[in-house]
Amino acid sequence: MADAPTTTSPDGADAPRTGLSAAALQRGVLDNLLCLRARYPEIARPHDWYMALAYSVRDRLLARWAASVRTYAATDVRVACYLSAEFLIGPQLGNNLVNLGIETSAREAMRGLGVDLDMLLALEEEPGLGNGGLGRLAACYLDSLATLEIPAIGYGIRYEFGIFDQLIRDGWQVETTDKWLQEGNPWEIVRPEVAFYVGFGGHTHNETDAQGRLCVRWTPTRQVKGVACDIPMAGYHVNTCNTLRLWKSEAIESFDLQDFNAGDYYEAVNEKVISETLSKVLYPNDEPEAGKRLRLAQQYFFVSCSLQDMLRLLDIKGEPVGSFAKVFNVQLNDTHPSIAVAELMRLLVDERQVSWDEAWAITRRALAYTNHTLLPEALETWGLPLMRGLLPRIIEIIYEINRRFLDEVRQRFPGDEARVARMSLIDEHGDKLVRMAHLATVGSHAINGVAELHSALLKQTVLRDFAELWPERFYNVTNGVTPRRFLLLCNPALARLLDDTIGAGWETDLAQLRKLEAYADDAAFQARWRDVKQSNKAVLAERIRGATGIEVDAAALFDVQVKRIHEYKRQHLNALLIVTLYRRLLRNPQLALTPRCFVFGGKAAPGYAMAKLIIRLINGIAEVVNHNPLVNGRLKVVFYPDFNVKNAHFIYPAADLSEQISTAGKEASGTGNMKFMMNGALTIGTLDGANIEIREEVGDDNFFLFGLSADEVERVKRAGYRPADYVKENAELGDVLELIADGRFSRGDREMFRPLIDNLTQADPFLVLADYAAYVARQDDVSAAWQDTRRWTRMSILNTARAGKFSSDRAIAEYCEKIWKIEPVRIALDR
Ligand code: 26Q
Repeated sequence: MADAPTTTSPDGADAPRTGLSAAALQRGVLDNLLCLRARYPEIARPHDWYMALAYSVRDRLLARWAASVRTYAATDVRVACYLSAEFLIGPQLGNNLVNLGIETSAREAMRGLGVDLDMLLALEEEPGLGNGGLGRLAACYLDSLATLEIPAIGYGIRYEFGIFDQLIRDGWQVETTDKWLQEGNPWEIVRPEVAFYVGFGGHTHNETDAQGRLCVRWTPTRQVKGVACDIPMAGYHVNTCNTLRLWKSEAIESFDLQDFNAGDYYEAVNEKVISETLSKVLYPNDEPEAGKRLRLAQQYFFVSCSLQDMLRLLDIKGEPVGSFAKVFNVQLNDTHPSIAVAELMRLLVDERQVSWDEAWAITRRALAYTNHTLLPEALETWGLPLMRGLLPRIIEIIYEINRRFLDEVRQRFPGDEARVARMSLIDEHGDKLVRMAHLATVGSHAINGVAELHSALLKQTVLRDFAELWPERFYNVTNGVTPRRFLLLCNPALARLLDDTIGAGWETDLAQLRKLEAYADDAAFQARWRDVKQSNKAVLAERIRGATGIEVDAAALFDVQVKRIHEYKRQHLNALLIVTLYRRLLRNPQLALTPRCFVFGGKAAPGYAMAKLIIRLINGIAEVVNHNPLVNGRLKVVFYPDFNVKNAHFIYPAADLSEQISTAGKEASGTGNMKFMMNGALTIGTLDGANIEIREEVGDDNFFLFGLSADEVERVKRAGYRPADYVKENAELGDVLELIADGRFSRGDREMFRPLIDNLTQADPFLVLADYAAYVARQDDVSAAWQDTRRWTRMSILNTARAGKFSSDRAIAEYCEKIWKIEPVRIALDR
């Protein structure tokens, strides 16, 4: 983690806009403070200093960015285009300092100006342009792409309002708008000249063009302009700096506001408002009905702009459209950008006069699709009338793709009309729906899941017929996370210990962490390891006090579950455990209970009542348990409000135990599980998603496994799940449910948690009660293991040592090799 050499800048270490020395940075900061903020040191507020430093760091990125783009334009490169409706990139300043290797000089430069760097880092508003795992994965992949020197562009939407901010009032989640752009965003470069038009509505008709060819013309009723907003994405200690290009929607002035009379004027202004609404807000997941039409418009908007941009870049490179798939690999992050299949066909056939067959070959060669969910309610479909009204030409193309595809199915499986109906891009049961996962699959040369189990289940369930038809197109790429942000940046004390022990190099070759195994039983090393964890826990304890007022003891076992709140993730199973331990203490106050601090964090979708009730339950339990003198501090429960990337930075490093307790078969991969492991937490978990691979790597002895397997879950469901049986068998469980139902955690209100209790005891698709006994028993093992400090420390060290597989560098290397066939390109900084 040593800083990079400070002499690689074009004009030497001291140039004010590019130099990497402390002196050069300091001059850059003073220049930018005056020239971009119109401030001088005596009147600069902390935020002015933040902006001045951010701009100075951006100046340094831009030298690398220009060299990268210039190289990509001039040479024969293949480019990965990562299309995602979400990029949850987190705070940028610290990460850019780390990747440029100038954290030390920045600290020194600011100290010289009387400003504390950590104070500035804490000021940054993070761009919350994602819901959770899928958006954060996209951000980790951009970091690895740049670090591995892979030519890449991330394409997405510049939401004016990202994911809502979460407040907790009376134990309930309250949403407030995220105003991340209020103070300006120093990292983005708006490019008014890189703009494309996207049509909506209207009709199509057939025409004969000048060459006598039959073609289709689409006349939309409305056009929206997409303007590129670029954020530079620098690799770690390399010159590569790629682009995250986010599209902002704008009204077309000339189109709307010319030749109006009084009546038309307001209509035209209204049109402008609608156009600017397109990139206004990120939709939360798990909200199936909210803003359906706008969400589809958002998807088409960003996909169309992105594909038009690729065609423009191809023109700039002087390559024919026929080379599209030779130059671009377009990865679809779930089905959210899957309309790309039809839009690329439209652009090639209608706008570039490519024949259907050639266009189809290009499209399929260029596109690949990653699936992130098997939950039926999360599989995207769009009603036919909605799509026909908004995108009339696109729906025609989807029908033509489907017609040709189903012909192929009929040839392979003659007479099997049931199969044809199952595989069709259109669901014809009841109201007709376009199945976006089918569209993405048919239009891609590679389809992958995000963990071994998930990829296997994908082929057995959601895409079974497709896997039978085209087995060679199916892959697994297990997710990964960037060790730069989630170890080096967020856990500097551990990073230093790693450097001291195994030397630098692990940051870009995480398998090197294996060298730690040799120290797992070394008493002196163990002591240092514990010191690091202890200091991280003290930091979290302080943050908890600041955010919630709750005092926690940093000596207790820190048991952490942070992730979106969802029934399948089963935060309520964790809550049942806490009530179980609480009840044991009440019955026997002398009980030798391992002191634990339970930390929860995560947002519930605003329309997801059960998830919000789970948050209320956790807070209700906290209120009672934290204040009961009989408990005497041995149990503490914390709901840390507004879990986001910034908070994650000090939560993962402080965890002793990571809760990964989803119903087996439901969590596609999980990535939080990997962040915890890297930072030395032990996992209690089910055989789900990447937990399985984590356990394989770390070994059964170092992982607390419990619960039904995915197969067993299915068997129980097929036989008819009867939650009451589990209550009958287990008196403790019955008592725990009774305590909750009785109003103990709702200030006597016996109605509040009734929906939750009814759900658990009557018709819970996530089998919470079926796994309760095994979970509680395994947690007793955890408590016992914690008592043996040397054993626990050994397990903690081995978790970090064996986390190498879960680097996003490994994942990106697999995408490059198996799916994209892309090689690294060295970027030289021109002098
Ligand atoms: C869909 C339609 C309308 C509005 C919103 C959405 C929507 C938005 C986001 C649906 C789903 C998401 C996000 C899904 C997600 O984060 N999935 C997670 O992806 C991770 C990365 O692969 C996995 O590790 C997790 O297991 C998976 O749950």
